[in-house]
Amino acid sequence: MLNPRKGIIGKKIIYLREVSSTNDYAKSIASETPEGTVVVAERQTRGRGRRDREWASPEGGLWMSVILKPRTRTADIPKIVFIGALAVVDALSEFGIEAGIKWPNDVWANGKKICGILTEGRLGEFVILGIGLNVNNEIPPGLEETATSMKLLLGREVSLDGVLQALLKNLDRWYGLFLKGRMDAILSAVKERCFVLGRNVKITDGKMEMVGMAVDIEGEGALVLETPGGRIRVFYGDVSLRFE
Ligand code: BT5
Repeated sequence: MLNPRKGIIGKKIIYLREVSSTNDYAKSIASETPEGTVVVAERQTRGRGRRDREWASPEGGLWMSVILKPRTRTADIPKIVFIGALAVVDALSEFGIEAGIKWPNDVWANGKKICGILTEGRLGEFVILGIGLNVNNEIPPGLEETATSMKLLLGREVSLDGVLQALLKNLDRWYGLFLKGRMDAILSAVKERCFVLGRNVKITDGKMEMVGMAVDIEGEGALVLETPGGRIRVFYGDVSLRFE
């Protein structure tokens, strides 16, 4: 088990053997626990993605949620998903894995999804930053073509505690910048690590579809698409992105 950390993130860590979803657990304790409390579970029985999609969470992966209570402009809250993505990319690079951000909420390595991020919250009260990272776990059946893990990429198992420790350190760093209002630094780091820019993509929210070249990520976190009809800004939300 880890020693509690000195920074904001991970000063208190709650380890669970099994839980439905660390995000749900974190929500249920958010109002009475200090900011930076982390909930980690060995496995989730009902891990969730966006729009209630299933997030496969077998033993061996890192399934965790961070409780944040940022006193920042409401407009900045959607950027918390970037704090998670940046921290994951940087933590993976400490293990020799080159990964990139797939706007809006995934981290990919070697052309496959290695991590998904789900932020939820109650305005003015708390934000739950949920991170699911495939570490030593088996890739769930049906996802072999689209998902990967640290173990697959490195050809060996890694210490889950070591990965958690690296992630907490990087989360603390990026969240520190966020609290200082350094959105410029956050955004330029996201652009640097986002492999979507410069590529042709199709974005859909289930109803509408937009096709164009991803050319920029703007202040609010919106992806800018260059389309035949002009520039379009797509806001983070329940949208999926595919490469054309
Ligand atoms: C996400 O949703 O990618 C956000 C996933 C967040 C999971 C964490 S784990 C800790 C915390 N507690 C929770 O309950 N959730 C958070 P989305 O963009 O909607 O992608 C979901 C899709 O990813 C699914 O429909 C599958 O196609 C794929 N998927 C499911 N499990 C996966 C896995 N373990 N690895 C890679 N891809 C997976």
